[in-house]
Amino acid sequence: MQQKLKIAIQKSGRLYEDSVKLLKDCGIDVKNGINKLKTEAENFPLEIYFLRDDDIPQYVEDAVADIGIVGENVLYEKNKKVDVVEKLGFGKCRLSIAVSRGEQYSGPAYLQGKRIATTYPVLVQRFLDEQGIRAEIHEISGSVEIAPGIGLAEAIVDLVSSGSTLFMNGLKEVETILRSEAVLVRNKSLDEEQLKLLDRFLFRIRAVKKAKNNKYVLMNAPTDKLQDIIALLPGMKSPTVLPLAEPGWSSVHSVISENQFWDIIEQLKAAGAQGILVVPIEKMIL
Ligand code: PRT
Ligand code: ZN
Repeated sequence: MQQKLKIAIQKSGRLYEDSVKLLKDCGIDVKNGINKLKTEAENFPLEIYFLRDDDIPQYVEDAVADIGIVGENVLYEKNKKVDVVEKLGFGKCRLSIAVSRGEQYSGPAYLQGKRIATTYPVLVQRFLDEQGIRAEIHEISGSVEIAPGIGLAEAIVDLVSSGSTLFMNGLKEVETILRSEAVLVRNKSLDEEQLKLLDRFLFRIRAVKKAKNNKYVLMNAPTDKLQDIIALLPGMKSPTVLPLAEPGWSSVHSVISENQFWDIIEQLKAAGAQGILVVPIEKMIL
């Protein structure tokens, strides 16, 4: 029987949809997992386990699952012996200290002798130790943001993305102790066969990630401006240049990364490019 790689993903919650979408973008079809503990991929030797995110590091350390998708916040709080293989670019958030909006926060020293409510006692303690601060950590399991309002703590440490939960509870974010995103983790002792499957899976993940970070760009360029325009384009090798039916004009095709995109488009226009089309890329294999 062909060996299968076992992956643990969140059963429901903030990472579920992006995790399933990543598999789908990698050409791996997952049958609907709602109310199921596990399912099999249709067209890749992968078995998918649906678990609570907090349990994923332990399951991967114990080789119940070979690999898993989990937030760095959970991974570093649980401190299990697994390897991070790849950052996945979704589930981004930060673990931050927040205090009542009216408070003057002068820096970590503010926390000396104070009470801090959090669901991340390990990461908070590590931060306090690094800063040489002694404070009282109150571990609570949810709704951390209400702790200052009910007199349980002077400060909280919680995940923040838009900041609206803090705002609605009269709090302000004053310090970030960890930036987090979803990562792919693996068990430390996979066998050769499992490593081969992981490599195939990773190859697809990287092609999907690369494609997401790049755009395919087509434009018309007057032939006498071609050299200037080509000089602006990064591309995978050099840009493709094709003659247009109209004499004196060429069509130029290239790939531009998302973070350079607007700068380069402005420069291309200034250099005489016209009719610029920008097209998403589905997969990118170098
Ligand atoms: O049931 P299970 O245990 O699997 O799920 P869970 O309820 O523990 O986790 P879930 O689904 O809420 O989050 C899963 C993961 O998503 C987290 O471990 C993070 O890695 C990531 N993530 C990204 C977030 C957020 N953004 C986030 N904003 N997790 C939680 N939040 C919460 C935060 O705790 C706070 O209550 O959202 C609120 C703040 O959001 P803003 O937008 O108001 O700032
Ligand atoms: Zn959880």
